[in-house]
This record gives sequence, C-alpha cells and structure tokens, in this order.
Amino acid sequence: GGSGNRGTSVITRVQPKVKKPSLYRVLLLNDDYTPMEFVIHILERFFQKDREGATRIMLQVHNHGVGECGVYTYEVAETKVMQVMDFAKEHQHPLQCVMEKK
Ligand code: NFA
Repeated sequence: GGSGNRGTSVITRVQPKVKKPSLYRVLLLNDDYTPMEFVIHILERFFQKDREGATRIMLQVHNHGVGECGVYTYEVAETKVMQVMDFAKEHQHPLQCVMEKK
C-alpha cells in the first residue's frame, strides 16, 4: 500500500501495466471458381508462406471450406483482408477473406 498518505490503504502498481493486444485470425473461404494457383499466390504474397505452407492452407480451405492464413493484431489483420479482397477483385475472382477475434 502507499505510505505518507495519512494511513489510507493505497495499492501502488510498481510494474507499468502493459496490455496485450487482442489477436485476430485471418481466414480464407472456399468457393468453386477461384483457381488453386491464385490462392497459393495470395498466401505467398500477403502471408509470407513458402510454397509448401501455402499449398497446405489452400487445400485445407478447398477441402474444409475455411482455413487460417495467420494471426495478427487488429490493424494488421484488417490490412491483410483489404489487400486480399482488392487483389481478388482486380483479378475478378470471388475469393473471400475475413477476420475473426481469437
Ligand atoms: N475450390 C477452388 C477450386 O476448386 C480452389 C479454392 C481453394 C478456392 C481455396 C478458394 C479457396 N478451384
């Protein structure tokens, strides 16, 4: 507790309090039209996956409907989703990318 404050009980935090940021999963959703090779390219370009990792995630999405590209803080996740959605739209693919709180 604190001292020199007329005997009142004051709890003083010594370590500065640091809050961990909330984390968000960035997910890709399956569709019937986006080429597999395009999805692999997305994972390499925007999520820094090597070809093997990108292929594994693409197949997870293709076979199960959804797959995790990565986990990021809010603003980074939001930026990834925008980059993927813009790039897919540019190439006229219906690929969907979303984020969800962990
Ligand atoms: N299902 C798509 C196809 O057969 C491939 C795909 C994978 C699309 C992952 C979207 C996400 N061409």
